[in-house]
Amino acid sequence: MDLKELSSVVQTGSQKKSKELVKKALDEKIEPVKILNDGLIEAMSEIGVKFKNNEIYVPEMLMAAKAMAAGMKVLEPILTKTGIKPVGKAVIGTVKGDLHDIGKNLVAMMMKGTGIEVTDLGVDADPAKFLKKAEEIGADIVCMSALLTTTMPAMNDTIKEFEKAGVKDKYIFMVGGAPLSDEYAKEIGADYYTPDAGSAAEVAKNAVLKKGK
Ligand code: B1M
Repeated sequence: MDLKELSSVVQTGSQKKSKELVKKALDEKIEPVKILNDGLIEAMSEIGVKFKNNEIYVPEMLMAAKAMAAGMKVLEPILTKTGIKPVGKAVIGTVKGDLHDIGKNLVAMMMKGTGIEVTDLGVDADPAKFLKKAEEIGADIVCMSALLTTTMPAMNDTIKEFEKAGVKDKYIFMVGGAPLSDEYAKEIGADYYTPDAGSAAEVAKNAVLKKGK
């Protein structure tokens, strides 16, 4: 099966066909990570370009996002399968003002796959919500996602919230999302920036294990 077919189906917004094609790809023994990258994520990159060029608008972008989520549901049990006992705890969320959750969900999924216990705060999570949940569950790492340049400062506000409460040093802070960079992460005092879900999971696991020593 050509994964371009899956990418096209996701772009048309068909949740049913997206699920069917992910199942078909799995039946054909295509690597789950390849299905994710070359089928589902590829679709969202193309959708992003079309939106930027005014070829499509928000409703079409939303439909495509839902079709991607439907396909991800089929892949999730495979990507999160792990026999490892929890290596640590993470709190993850999309920061205040931001409703993009596909990337954040992927990061959460991959982290679970490395044996990290993940508590997901969803989207539009304000600084107090991050602090409250991290303290409540005794998290090791706080993970923030932002897809808009206008919501990046909410990451800074969140770290400041932990600082104000006098507990910043108890946690590892990781940030990510398309507009982020290593420089920005350093500027706001985050410990790590990672560009994709795979590296986020790997870096989080190593950081949590190091912290536990
Ligand atoms: Co929006 N949107 N959107 N959108 N959207 C972008 C982000 C945009 C780049 C499109 C464009 O102009 N080309 C643009 C942002 C411009 C900017 O700020 N620079 C944009 C805009 C402008 C908007 C609105 C303002 C549009 C409007 O209303 N006029 C609006 C804002 C709403 C809000 O949040 N308040 C809006 C709305 C939406 C939808 C709701 C319709 C929908 C989101 C649905 C959903 O998420 N449930 C949507 C979508 C789908 C997109 C695009 C097309 C796709 C995003 C995506 O899911 N990518 C996007 C264009 C694009 O990114 N090419 C766009 C796939 C995903 C797997 O990648 O999220 O980057 P990504 O995640 C990656 C990495 O970044 C990283 O790992 C992931 C996987 O490898 N990563 C982390 C992410 N978080 C991480 C955290 C980590 C580590 C790594 O550690 C903690």
